[in-house]
Amino acid sequence: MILWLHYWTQWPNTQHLQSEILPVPKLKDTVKRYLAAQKPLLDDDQYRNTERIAREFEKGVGRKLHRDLVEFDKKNKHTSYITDPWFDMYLCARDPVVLNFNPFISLNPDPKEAYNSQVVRATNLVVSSIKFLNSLKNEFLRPDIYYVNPKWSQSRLFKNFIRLLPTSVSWYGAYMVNAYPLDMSQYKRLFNSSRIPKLNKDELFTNERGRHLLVMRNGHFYVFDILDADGNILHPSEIQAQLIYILQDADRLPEFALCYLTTEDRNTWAAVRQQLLEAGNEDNLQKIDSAVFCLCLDNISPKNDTELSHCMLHGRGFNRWFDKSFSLIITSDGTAGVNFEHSWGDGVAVLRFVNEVYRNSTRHPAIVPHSSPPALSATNCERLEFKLNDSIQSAINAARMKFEETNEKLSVRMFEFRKFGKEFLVKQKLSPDAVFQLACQMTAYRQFGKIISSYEACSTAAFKHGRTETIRPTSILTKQCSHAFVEGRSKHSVAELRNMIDECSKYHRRLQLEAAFGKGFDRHLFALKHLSVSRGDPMPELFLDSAYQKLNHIILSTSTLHSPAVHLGGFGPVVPDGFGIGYNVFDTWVGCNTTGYLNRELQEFLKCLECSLNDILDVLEGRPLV
Ligand code: BUJ
Repeated sequence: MILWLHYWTQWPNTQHLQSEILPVPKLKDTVKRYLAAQKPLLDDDQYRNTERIAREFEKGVGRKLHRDLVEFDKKNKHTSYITDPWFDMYLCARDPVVLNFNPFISLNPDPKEAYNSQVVRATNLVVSSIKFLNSLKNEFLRPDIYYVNPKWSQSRLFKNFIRLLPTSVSWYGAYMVNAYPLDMSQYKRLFNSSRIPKLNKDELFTNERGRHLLVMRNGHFYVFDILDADGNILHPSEIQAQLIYILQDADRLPEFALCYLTTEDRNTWAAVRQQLLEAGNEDNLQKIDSAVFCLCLDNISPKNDTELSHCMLHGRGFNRWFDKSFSLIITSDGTAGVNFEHSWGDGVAVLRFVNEVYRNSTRHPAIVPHSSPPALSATNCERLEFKLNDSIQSAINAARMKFEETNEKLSVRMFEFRKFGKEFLVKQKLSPDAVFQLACQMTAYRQFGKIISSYEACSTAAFKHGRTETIRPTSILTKQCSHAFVEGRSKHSVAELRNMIDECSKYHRRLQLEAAFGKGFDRHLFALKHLSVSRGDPMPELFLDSAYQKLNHIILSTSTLHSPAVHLGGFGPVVPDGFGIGYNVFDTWVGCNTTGYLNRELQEFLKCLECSLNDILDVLEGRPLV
């Protein structure tokens, strides 16, 4: 997810800067942007048809829908127009959350080797997480800021200027200087929260009074109070002792591991959850749902990044509660990562949390290695025992079989290109993100011989209750450039090819900025469709157009993030024939972590990606394509 983040060190509290509401774009602009995104994907006849449909929509049913959406938005100043439709998109989806929605972010190791043993790392990260929770509760968490021009915005002058403004106008002060405080409303669901499966539409549950941590080991559930009634955190050595107790106690797998149920499609899971409640498991489920978060102490040591990705993305199923807002996973060798449920919030909120806990746990670790925890009375820690009847047991078995079958098919592939990175591209006056996206476009064209639908996630957290907007990396410019690099290699001079790259970079940069400021077309059209469906109107032709469906069959689903705390990240493909591409353009290299169900095609894609990046390098260094 694209965004530049900085945390403020001098602002007094979380809500000092209140963001503006995400604006509803003008319908005329949305249609223009939609058609621009459609153009490279369609032949002339198809495009003419789609253009006609879009123009009719703009003048007819779309205009009415838009007017009603704007009206609705005006009456609901407390939130953004995308909030409800986007929650519905997630909560009504019936596919399993694992692989289809939950992404992961894994952390770098603690730089001090000895702090990476499983229990020490887990204890330190848990303590730092609870400190984060406490600073949130007490509104001490500094606002996140999105800078359009990071250099100026970080000057002392700017900081003082903003700090002195009263809360009511500080957003405008920041806005004047191109620095946008990010919406922090998602944080209320970071802790003590769970997604609850319900028939046709799930619910989000939060109970801020929960003071216990949920710990999973070998498929067993443990809870213990980590906060006292005044919000004081349990002494770190006691936390350490509880974790050691759990590791010893959960020495074998349960016959029926309940966790598999959270990997089921949502209606199946909703029905089994009802059975669980009826069988007398309500208290236990309450404890899971309201726990501050879920700590998974895994019993494996991934041998490489591919194994690590599998572990963080889906694991072996029995040691995760995928419905929890997030799970902190620590493997046997102390590697840490976060797997998060996506409906409540986005990458920006989770990344902030990851950054803070990484920094705090490495700079101010709560315990040191080889410290001996106090002798523990096991009574502080409760192991949850579930009543499982035959029907629930068979549901668990069925869930397990499906889960294993799906995971079996998922390939994860790492890719590294070491010949250039951000520094080189910036010197070339190019947007590193644009160059990576262009390389993907060329790659897809080289591999499939056609232009395919692509998606880059972009945060709109600069607005109150903003979520994400889609950047559509496929444009007429990237199409021309892909044709030139793949089929017309000898037809163009190096200067012409270079010029094409420049144009693609400029255009992509524009799309990025527009998306970050809520001026894309995807969310607007989505909200109009949502409104139409929720009123039971006949479906407007625009949404029935096969071109609209094709545009939303995302073959390349991409997202990027960068942070010194992050080692890796990833997510599954969003369609059976697509790829999930988590990437980053580092200072001196380009890396991505890709997933897909079509293993051979995924490998082929990465081979072609290497060719595309080599071609781009040749042209940037003035060499003709051979
Ligand atoms: O678009 C949205 O609304 C949300 C998206 C959905 N989707 C993932 C399908 C695009 N969600 C996000 O963008 C959150 C993703 C969080 C994980 C991002 C992973 C980035 C990996 C960077 C590091 C890769 C380094 C590889 C080195 C070999």
